[in-house]
Amino acid sequence: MKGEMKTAFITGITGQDGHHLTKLLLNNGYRVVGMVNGQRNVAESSFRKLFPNVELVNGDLADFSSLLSILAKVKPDEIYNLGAISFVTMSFSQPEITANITGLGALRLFEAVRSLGLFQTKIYQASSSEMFGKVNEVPQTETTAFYPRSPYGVAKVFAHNMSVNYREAYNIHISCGILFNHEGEYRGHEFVTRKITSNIARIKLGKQERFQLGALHPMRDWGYAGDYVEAMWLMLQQEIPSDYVIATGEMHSVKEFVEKAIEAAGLTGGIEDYVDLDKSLLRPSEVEILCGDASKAKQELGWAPSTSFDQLVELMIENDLKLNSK
Ligand code: GDR
Repeated sequence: MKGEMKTAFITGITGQDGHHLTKLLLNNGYRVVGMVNGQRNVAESSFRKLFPNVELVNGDLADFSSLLSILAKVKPDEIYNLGAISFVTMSFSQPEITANITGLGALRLFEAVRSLGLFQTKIYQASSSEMFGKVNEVPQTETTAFYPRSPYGVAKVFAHNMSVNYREAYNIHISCGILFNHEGEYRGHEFVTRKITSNIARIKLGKQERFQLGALHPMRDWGYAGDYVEAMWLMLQQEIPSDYVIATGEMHSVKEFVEKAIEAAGLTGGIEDYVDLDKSLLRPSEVEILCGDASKAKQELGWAPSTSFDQLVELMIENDLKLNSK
């Protein structure tokens, strides 16, 4: 990279996207500073081992004063706000915490940037396809109306609208990536793709026989997280901030994901041989289908996904077979 070393500040750095983005930024010669919330973050020690060159600082999206003092010291060129309560199911049982971290957390961050006068800093806000919820049209674009179906989705809409407002009111360079589901080897086990690949891998290895899922019919536009963090970075290299749908444009059901995982693991049975349906895993209100149109990102950022659905399932199965063989 030309010129001086850039500094990036990442919230939610120990999550899936934080892992991929940290790799990308370190490869691009950035100084990377990540925020962790001290005693409660179980992922911190493994992250430190993987990325010893990343500076981890203590702070919390729920604590404005911590954001202020971190940003005053770090003065980042780029901020990636990936921190959130990100599990939709959990947002139903803890709606206030979700609103506070996923929604108000973004506002606190923007307000800290504004009050410190860091107007050169570019900000990435992690918006979500969950904002489309009960979809108004298929596929969804940047102009599709929002209809969130969970406290998580509602909080993300708040943060998204706040991003647009801070951009327009204060001329702060905030771009929102409306990312559709993105998965991979760092995905948490509570999400359906990882739940499927880790359980199928264990079945293949003879460590268990069956597992439970809530439903097989919901459809998602699943991409690879490693591809999606490139889009985040590209957004902050633009002169003009904007909002971008990041998706593959292909939709598959949970059932198809399981079938593909069974095949990739080299198992011979059908779904019914391995999966039980458990109603207690259903959500009070469900998002049935999501499918994104990423034409704008392709046109303006030159971004396109490079990992197919089949490749995604295969890489996740391979990773879980390896991890479970140890
Ligand atoms: P999602 O991801 O809610 O789309 O949000 P998740 O993988 O949790 O669910 C996808 C779909 O699968 C259905 N499903 C199950 N889900 C889980 N977790 N466990 C099950 O047993 C199960 N059975 C069926 C779900 O009901 C749903 O329809 C993800 C998160 O990463 C968000 O943070 C992010 O914003 C969006 O993707 C884009």
